[in-house]
Amino acid sequence: MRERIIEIVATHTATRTPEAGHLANTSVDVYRTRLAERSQIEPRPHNTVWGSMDNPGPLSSPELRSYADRGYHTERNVLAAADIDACLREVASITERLGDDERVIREKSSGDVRSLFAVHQLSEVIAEICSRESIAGVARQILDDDVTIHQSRINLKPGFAGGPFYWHSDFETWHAEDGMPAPRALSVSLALTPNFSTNGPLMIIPGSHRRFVSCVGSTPDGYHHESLTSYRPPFGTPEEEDVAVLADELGIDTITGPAGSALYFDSNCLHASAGNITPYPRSNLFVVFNAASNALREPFGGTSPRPDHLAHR
Ligand SMILES: O=C(O)CCC(=O)C(=O)O
Repeated sequence: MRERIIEIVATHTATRTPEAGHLANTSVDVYRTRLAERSQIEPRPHNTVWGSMDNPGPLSSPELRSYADRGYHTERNVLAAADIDACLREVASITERLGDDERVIREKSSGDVRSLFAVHQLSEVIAEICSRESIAGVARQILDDDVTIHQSRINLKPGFAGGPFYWHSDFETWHAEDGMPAPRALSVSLALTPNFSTNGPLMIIPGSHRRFVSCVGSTPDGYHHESLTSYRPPFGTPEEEDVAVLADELGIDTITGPAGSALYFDSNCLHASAGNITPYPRSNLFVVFNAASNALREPFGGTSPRPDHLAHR
């Protein structure tokens, strides 16, 4: 297995990328999942970078090519120290204000807060950060469209007690459970604490965004709460053999960097993170941008749509 620790620095890597053609408005579901007893790994027919590699915006053409190739891009100093302090104050105040609200997800074992959802709606400070050119502007450039926030959340991994997140593609879930038609969406993960190689940083299988790994099993209605509290949910996670095939072929990148760093990653990257038993907390703000032309429909997996705080319609 090829393992790389990616320290976020302002590197510019140029790589070649034959991109597939656009299939924006196809009526055939080319991402069939949760319907069969066997999984499949298939090529992704849609682009990663939409429009062209010369789309105007914060990223250079080589950075766009590299994003199309590997499925992610990193930058340092996207948030200033004052932004980070403000976000962490918002976490404390939202948690206190909301108590047992459904937007607060707690670790099953310890009761510690694992995730806070819809934070851009709960905090004007966070909404302003999400709207910046260095954040929403990058999404508009990559997706070549106006964007909406599909979901926002802060994932907290307190020292000694932060739980893991099992391997998954976000797009697989958003397609099956939220009715997102195509992977014309991306996440920006903003580090509110340092992400060390040891405190549960994100791991990505680079290039996995170019394959669609279907998941097994028809999903029960109302299942979403369990999927958020369980580190390895029984639905919407790929088979171990499929993760192993892709990790053997493509390797695993571990994304580390100081507080204030950003990781922009395609909605279909296979990613995961380990638990945090170091003394050092790891908290990241995730903002998911969806292209305006990729508006949600009925869920493709046959369940009822998830609540608005998980999938804004
Ligand atoms: O916070 C993390 O480390 C993983 C987050 C993630 O994969 C998710 O929330 O979908």
